[in-house]
Amino acid sequence: MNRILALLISLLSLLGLGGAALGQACSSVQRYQIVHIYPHDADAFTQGLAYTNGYLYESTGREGKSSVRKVDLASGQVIERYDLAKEYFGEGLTIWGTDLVQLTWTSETGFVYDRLSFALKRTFHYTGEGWGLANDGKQLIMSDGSPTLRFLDPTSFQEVKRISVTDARGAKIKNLNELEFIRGEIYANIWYSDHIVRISPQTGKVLGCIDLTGLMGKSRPMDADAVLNGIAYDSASDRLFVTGKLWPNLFEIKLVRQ
Ligand SMILES: [Ca+2]
Repeated sequence: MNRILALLISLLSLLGLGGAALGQACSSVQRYQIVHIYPHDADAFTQGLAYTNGYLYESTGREGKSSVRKVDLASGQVIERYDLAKEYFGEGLTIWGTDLVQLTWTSETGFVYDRLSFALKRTFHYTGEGWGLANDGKQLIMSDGSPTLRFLDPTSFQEVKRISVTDARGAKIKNLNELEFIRGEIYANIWYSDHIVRISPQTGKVLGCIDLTGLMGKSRPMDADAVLNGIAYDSASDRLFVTGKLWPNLFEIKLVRQ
């Protein structure tokens, strides 16, 4: 049943930013080479992913199973873990100094944790849904499933500005999900696709697309929700990591021209 549902939704996605439409929607399409394959907790419903100093920081979703984790990159072992109250569905996560900032899906509530002790420091409010979260070093960048990205002050969490994300044809791109800020661009997973878009933070225009079709291969879980989601960047060593919800692996990849 789940597989049939996934197939139907995949076919529907071809009407949007998928398959044949990808070349029209993007001025350039990149594929990937796998540099390294790491283990990843196949029970982690990945909704947020970030990296610094040898560790991944991950937010997982689903009510009653949501958490924030510190994960050893090499082994995939969970070093620290904070479980959210069962009414919260964990979403985007970003590293802000010695803090971790996490969104929730529909609770309009965000959490700030001490990255070292994993203690909850404060909560904050925002309106609408929370999906992905990243930062550009000055502001937090938040997605909510729509074509809009909101920029938030990292202290007051007030909205500073917003951009509308459009493809090469000028069409708005919705379902922007997990985010990462990489070398001056915003990378965004497109929910329910194997594609990542590279977005200008100034104009919202899509600068290029990354096609990760086939990355998880035959080991991709049967669960219809087990889609590509999760981008982390090691700025010190220029390494790009991606994974998916419930995927048993996390990949370091190198981008190549199609
Ligand atoms: Ca990320």
